[in-house]
Amino acid sequence: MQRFFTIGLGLMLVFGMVNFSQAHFGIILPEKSMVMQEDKPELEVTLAFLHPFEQKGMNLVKPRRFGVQSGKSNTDLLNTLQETQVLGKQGWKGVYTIKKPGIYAFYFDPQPYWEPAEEKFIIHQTKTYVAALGGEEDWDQEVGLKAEIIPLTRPFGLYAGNVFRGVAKFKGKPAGGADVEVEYWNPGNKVTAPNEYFIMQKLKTDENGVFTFAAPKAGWWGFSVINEEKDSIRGPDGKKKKAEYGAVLWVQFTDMQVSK
Ligand SMILES: [Cu+2]
Repeated sequence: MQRFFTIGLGLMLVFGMVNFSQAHFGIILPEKSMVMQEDKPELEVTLAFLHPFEQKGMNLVKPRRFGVQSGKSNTDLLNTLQETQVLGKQGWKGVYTIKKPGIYAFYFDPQPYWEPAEEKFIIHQTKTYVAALGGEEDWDQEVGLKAEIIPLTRPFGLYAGNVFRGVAKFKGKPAGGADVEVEYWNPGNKVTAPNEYFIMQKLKTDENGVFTFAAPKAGWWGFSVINEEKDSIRGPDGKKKKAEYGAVLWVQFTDMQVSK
């Protein structure tokens, strides 16, 4: 009996990892979240699919859409994409030259990713905002993605410790009561989690789709609001499978600089 218990416990320890949701995350990282007069106008943007805190890469096949929206103009940047390696896996790099002041919403819509372990497709529609050359209007502009977070806090020029608020929408409507997964982009694995519970921070949207999060550390933080669509896309067996739509937004926080 004792032995079975031990074996059972051992198996639970091995398979129990499943309990800690291994969040895949779409990520879009510009070189800077704010481009100033003295900066070069060419901005490189990296696209990937990975586990941000643990720094585990996954392959991202070429997205269906990659673009930038600023005010009323939306520019297709798909043909600027160059394949690259991100954490040892397939990722993409695009370049955009900023010519005038404004807020630039960079976004991509990936090909649906089939996750056999969960019998579903994962589609993370991923976005970030770049402020340039003093432009500050329209920081809450909506791209019109099927799953999208619209900032209620200006999504740049944020200090570490600031609260960030956003409203999540799915198919144009507020996503109330949805799970929000938050992860820190942890380059070089410099931050260590005390245990697995800390890897992903979790909260829910309220009935209006609004969530609030205070970033405890400077760096890039990713917010992913999850919505599932049943019978969405045909799976490998030809039957319609559910799809997890993540409305993903990446926001940079910066330490206050104190002169000595
Ligand atoms: Cu993964």
